Order: sequence, then C-alpha cells, then structure tokens
Amino acid sequence: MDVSGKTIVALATPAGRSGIGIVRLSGDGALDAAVKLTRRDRDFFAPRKATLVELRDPRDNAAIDKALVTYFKAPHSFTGEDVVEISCHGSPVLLRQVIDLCLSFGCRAAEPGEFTLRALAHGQLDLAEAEAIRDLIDAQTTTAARQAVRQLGGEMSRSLQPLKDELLNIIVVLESALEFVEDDLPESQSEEVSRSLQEIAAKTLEFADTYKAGHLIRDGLSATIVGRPNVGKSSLFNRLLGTERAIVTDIAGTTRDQLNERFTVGDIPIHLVDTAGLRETEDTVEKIGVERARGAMADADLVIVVLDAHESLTEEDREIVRSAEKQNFIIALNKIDKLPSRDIDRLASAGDPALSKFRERMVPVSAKTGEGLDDLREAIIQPFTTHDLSANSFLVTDARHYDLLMRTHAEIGESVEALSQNQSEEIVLLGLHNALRYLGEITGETTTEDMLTRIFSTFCIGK
Ligand SMILES: Nc1nc2c(ncn2[C@@H]2O[C@H](COP(=O)(O)OP(=O)(O)OP(=O)(O)O)[C@@H](O)[C@H]2O)c(=O)[nH]1
Ligand SMILES: [Mg+2]
Repeated sequence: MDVSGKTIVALATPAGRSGIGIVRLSGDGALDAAVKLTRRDRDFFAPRKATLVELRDPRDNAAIDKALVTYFKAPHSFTGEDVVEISCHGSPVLLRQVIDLCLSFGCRAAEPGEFTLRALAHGQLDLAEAEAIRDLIDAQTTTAARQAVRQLGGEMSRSLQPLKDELLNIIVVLESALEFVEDDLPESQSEEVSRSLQEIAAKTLEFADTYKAGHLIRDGLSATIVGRPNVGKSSLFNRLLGTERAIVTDIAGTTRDQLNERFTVGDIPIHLVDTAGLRETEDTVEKIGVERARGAMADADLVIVVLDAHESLTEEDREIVRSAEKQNFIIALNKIDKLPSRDIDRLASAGDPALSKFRERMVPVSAKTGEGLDDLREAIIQPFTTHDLSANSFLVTDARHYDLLMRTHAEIGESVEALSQNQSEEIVLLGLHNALRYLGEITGETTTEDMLTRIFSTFCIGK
C-alpha cells in the first residue's frame, strides 16, 4: 500500500440517499481541491472551522451544491496530513460529481481503510487503535462498540506495556550476563529470572483467555436449526427473529434453501440459520437442500435440534441427535401447545430412554404460542458465556491479537524450559526477543507491509 504521495478522496458516508453525505480528502492537494471547487482563496478556509460555501463545477461554473467545508491543517488532522471534509446534501448524484471533480484535479480514489492507514503511518494512532476504529464501525451490539472504544482509547497498548517492560528488563539482565560474565548465570539469579518469566507468561495467558468472551461479544456465534421436515424449524426461526422471514406450511419439505439472519441475545450477535428438513429424498432440489443443511450443521458453533414433542421419536430424529452430539447442541422440543401436560421429564424420555440423558439440553417450546422462547434464547448462549460479559474488564476481541498473545506465551515457555535445562543465554534470549516482537506486532511497532495490507483490506472505504 502506498501511504505517501497522492491526495486521496472518498465518500465517508454510506452510498445512497441521506440527509448529508461527506466527501473526505487527505494529502497535500486536499486544500487545492477545495479551492478549485469553490473558487475561493486558500486563506478563505481557516483550519478547523466549518464554512458554508457554494461548490461549482470549474468547467462550466454551474452550481453543484451549497456545502459545509472544513479544513484540518497538517498535522492536526485524523491522518496527520492536510484533510478537507465537504459535507454536501446526501444525493448520490451530486456526491459522485464532487468526487469525480476531485479525481480530475489529480486526487486518487482511496483504498479501504487508507485514511486510517495514513493516520497510522503518521503516528496518529497505533495499530490496535486503528483496528479498534474498524471494530467500532462494524460493532453489532453496544457491548462490542464499548470494547472497541476502549481499545481506541489506547487500552490495548496500556495493557501490554507492563508485560513488555518486564520482558525487556529480563532481556537486559541476560544480555549483560552474556557480555560480562564468563561463566553461566549464577543459579540464584537464573531461578529469579525463571520465576519472573513464568509470571509474565501467566499474565499473558490470563489476558489471552479473555478472548473467549471478547470473540463472542465481537463476532457472536452461529446457530443452525436442524430437524426432520415439519417439526417447526422455520416457525422457531421466525419466532426468534421476530419476523415472518421463512415460509411456513404444513407441507413437509417446505424449506429448501438455507436462510441466514442475524439477531442478538443478551448483547451477543447470533447468526441464525434455518435449514431444509433432514430426510432421505429423491427430489433433486430438496436433496441439495439437505446436503446444505448438513454442511451448515457442521459449520455451526451451536446446533439446535428441533423435535416434535407431540409425535413419538422417529429413527430420523435419533439419527439427527446422534450427529449433533459431536458438537455443541441443544434440543428444542417444539409444539408443546399440542400437549395436555408440560411435564418435561416425561417428554424428555417420551418413548425413548436414550434421549433422557440429554434432559439438561432440552428446552420445551412452542413456536406457535411463544411459550419457552425466553428459555430457548438463554439456552443458545449458555454454553458460551463462561466469562461474565457484563464485567467491566477490557477484553481481547481480535483473533490476530489472541494469536500473537498465545505465541508470546509459547515463546516465553520455551525460554523457561531452556533456562531450566541450563542452555546458553543465547537460546533463552532468542525466545524472549521473539516474544517481545509478537507483543510489538499487536500495536504495530513490528509489523510487515504485508500484514498491514491484509489488516487494512478489512476496513471500509472512506475510513
Ligand atoms: N401447534 C403447533 N404447530 C406448529 C408449531 N411450530 C410449527 N407448527 C406447524 O408445523 C408445520 C410445519 O412448520 P414449519 O415451521 O414449516 O416446519 P419446518 O420444520 O420448517 O418444515 P420443513 O421446512 O418442511 O423442514 C406448520 O403447519 C406450522 O404451523 C408449534 O409450536 N405448535
Ligand atoms: Mg422450514
């Protein structure tokens, strides 16, 4: 990614009609573009002051819009470069004109995340903070947004700094031993180093462990509804979403293609999948649906097996439960409104003692009346919420950060091992330098161009 050079331009607000739409420019030519669009002098635009001004097409002097133009003079801008923000009326047609004119002035269309990348390159924020901006924009729940804001405020760097400092202290001790001491490190000192390293490793692991909760908050989980035809999968899917998204009929084999929707339970985003009823079939379309259902089941974090509580268990039901057993699964005993009694223990073992061992996983529900739906929602997230998500702690939410913390932990572990085996300081140091580098990669002190390209490709354009 070329971070220096040309002035970039992009629409910073979503495409489509809206109250206002903002075109953002960053680079040496940003102010010139504003000058050309408004036919005003450079001095007209006082830094950090929004000015209402007419935009005109320099080719025919036709008025384009009346807009608010704000100039942020380098380095006091988001990117650290000259930035101009033009708040126009939110018409896609006029915004296109403004962007096209900027391109004709020699600006270049920004790549995804390029404004943030430039901010990073100019030291306006560190990599973890840059990623936090992406996560904040992508956040699906309030909790996820709040975690992202904390990271944006530099909390990741602050959490890592003590670990880095302690690691560096030990590296200094070992490096000087290497340089000045003829013999090996004295045993007492070696033990002390080992103890400190184990403490750092434990803290790293403790921090990495928050990823389970952090990942859940940010990315949520996927739950796939499976079961034989007509047990009420699509009805439950609709109930959970609160809309009539899926077609429901009393004809077995109604759902063919799988349906994907998102909703949240207790601030956890859930990716819910409705599937075709599982059965042997000769129908070509249904057959593909059944194959897809099996695929979606295998990919899910949680499988929701739906059984018809009103009917006795069939061999197909048993087979579905058996295949779900390999994963996280719960059983929704649907259509309880058709039963005179709500005795779940009787239901659980209904005609099949094999099922009673799953008593804990069973939730009696009625997609028709809504009974038991709260219990079902609770059961969906229950296997995943080991951490107290409401706790006020800072969590690791990004897989990249988690991976680097685990690698740090492994490297320190190897150094401790090398130390206990009386291996040379060089070997011990090798692991510690790697560990320090991994921690540095989280905040971007030690990142390669390649990595940056990969990370920033996940950003949206205009940010
Ligand atoms: N009484 C009662 N009927 C239900 C309930 N849930 C679903 N039904 C009915 O059962 C029939 C099948 O419902 P669907 O939701 O289409 O079942 P499905 O499992 O998605 O079926 P396929 O898509 O064919 O696999 C419909 O007539 C629903 O109205 C329930 O809780 N109680
Ligand atoms: Mg269906």
